[in-house]
Amino acid sequence: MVNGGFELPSFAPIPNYHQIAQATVPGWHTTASDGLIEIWNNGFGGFASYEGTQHAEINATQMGTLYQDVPGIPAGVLVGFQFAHRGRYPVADVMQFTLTDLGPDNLPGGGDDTVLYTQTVSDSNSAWKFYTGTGIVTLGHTVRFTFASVSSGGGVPAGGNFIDAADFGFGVGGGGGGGGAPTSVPTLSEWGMILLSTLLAFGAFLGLRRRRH
Ligand SMILES: [Ca+2]
Ligand SMILES: [Ca+2]
Repeated sequence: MVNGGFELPSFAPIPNYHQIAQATVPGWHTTASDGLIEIWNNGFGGFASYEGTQHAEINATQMGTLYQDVPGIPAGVLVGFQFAHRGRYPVADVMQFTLTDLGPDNLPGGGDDTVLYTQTVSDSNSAWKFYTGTGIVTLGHTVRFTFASVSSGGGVPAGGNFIDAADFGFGVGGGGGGGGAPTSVPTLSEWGMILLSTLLAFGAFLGLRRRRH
């Protein structure tokens, strides 16, 4: 993933907000009809960034979804994720995080998409909360990393759901985060895949030995 901390494009360190065209934000896309992504400077509105000097507000001018497509991850790899979420209001903002394998077409839809992991989080403005998960098995296609705004605690479509420090991939999310972050556990089918890949590797090893003797 690129620009998981929304540090790009880099704005002068003057507390403010910036609603900018998605094409100017490396890595990220939005479903918003106006194509705008909102980035806040550290300290604007009294909100410090979780990491670095900038973070994003998912609700820019409307309810929306920020997403990033991550190609090139082979099948059968154990991956993890991390992100920080914070509400803007005393009443919690709700956001649904999802990792989706887009299937052989490497595009959303087409009947071949598989949700690898999803979690709905709910946080007020009191503090950032850092979420991590590990043990997710990849299927070998482009993975879409999605933050979908579900509701705004302020009841304002143009406000809510701060996000920062997003990452995804091999070796991510294993260290755990602050505040007792929830951790995902592989599902039964995922355990089955892990077992299968182990058996296949063992079988290949036996085959190699047989050929040598
Ligand atoms: Ca940041
Ligand atoms: Ca697809």
